[in-house]
Amino acid sequence: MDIENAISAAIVRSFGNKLLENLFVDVAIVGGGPSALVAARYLSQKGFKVAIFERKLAPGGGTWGGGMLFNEVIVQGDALDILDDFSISHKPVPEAIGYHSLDSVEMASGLIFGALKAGAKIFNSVSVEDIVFKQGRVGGLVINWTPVERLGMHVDPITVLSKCVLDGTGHPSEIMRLAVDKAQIKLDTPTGGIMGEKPMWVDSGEASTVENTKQYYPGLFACGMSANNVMGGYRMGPIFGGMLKSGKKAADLISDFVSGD
Ligand code: 48H
Repeated sequence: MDIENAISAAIVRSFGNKLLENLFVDVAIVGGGPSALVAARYLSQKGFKVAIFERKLAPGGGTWGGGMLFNEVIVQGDALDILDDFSISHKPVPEAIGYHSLDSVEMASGLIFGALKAGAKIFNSVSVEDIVFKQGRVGGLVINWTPVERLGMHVDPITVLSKCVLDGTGHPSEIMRLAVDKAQIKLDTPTGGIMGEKPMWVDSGEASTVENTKQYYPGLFACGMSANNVMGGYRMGPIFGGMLKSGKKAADLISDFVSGD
């Protein structure tokens, strides 16, 4: 076979196999931001089959841009074990004891690499446009190519089934929103709906991001800023310890859920 065709055949076959093998997974994760990537690594390490569907070409979510495009972020001392596990370097902040700064590009790329190396699969440029909702339970995702979404093309999606879904879509909580609006699900929040993110309060936002990481409906979990938005927590700016710890907590909760299924 000519190399021109061999290249094409290898790509089509490998991608086809990858997608086929991930049409049914233990955990379908929406969004490839920092909290989701951490969850994906720890779930994969526990032996679960995990796929991330990320709308953008590059996973990593809000990590890359640091604070106002200054490509550095801050992480608290109690989340350094997670950075160390991903082999991401950091250094102490002289002005604030217990806080560390790190290169946001190293963090984004390190988290992506760490999730993949643990066995998670990442489908980038894929947007989740709906959930599968059967017999009162969230059972998967409805996906389409991002260019199809962006161009507004009338192209039907395909589905991925899963034992549970993790909403890691960040500030808009897109999957929880779909669940409330389309499936008329009552979430495990004070109103049953999405409480809405509050303004900036770093310490409170960091703590509540971890607290709010939980199962909101059978088979439907949220992590990171999505969880914070659902429960009405404060935002925190370019500090990421809460996102990392949220991902780790999500992995523990989901592991218990899927194991007991
Ligand atoms: C496929 C989707 C869809 C969809 C969205 O926002 P993220 O970085 O996620 P988190 O919650 O892990 O991290 C939040 C952090 O980056 C942040 O914004 C902070 C700390 N803000 C503080 C502040 O005060 O502002 O990533 C979410 C990802 C993105 O890559 C989206 O493209 C993706 O999810 N996504 N992917 N289908 N429907 N919706």
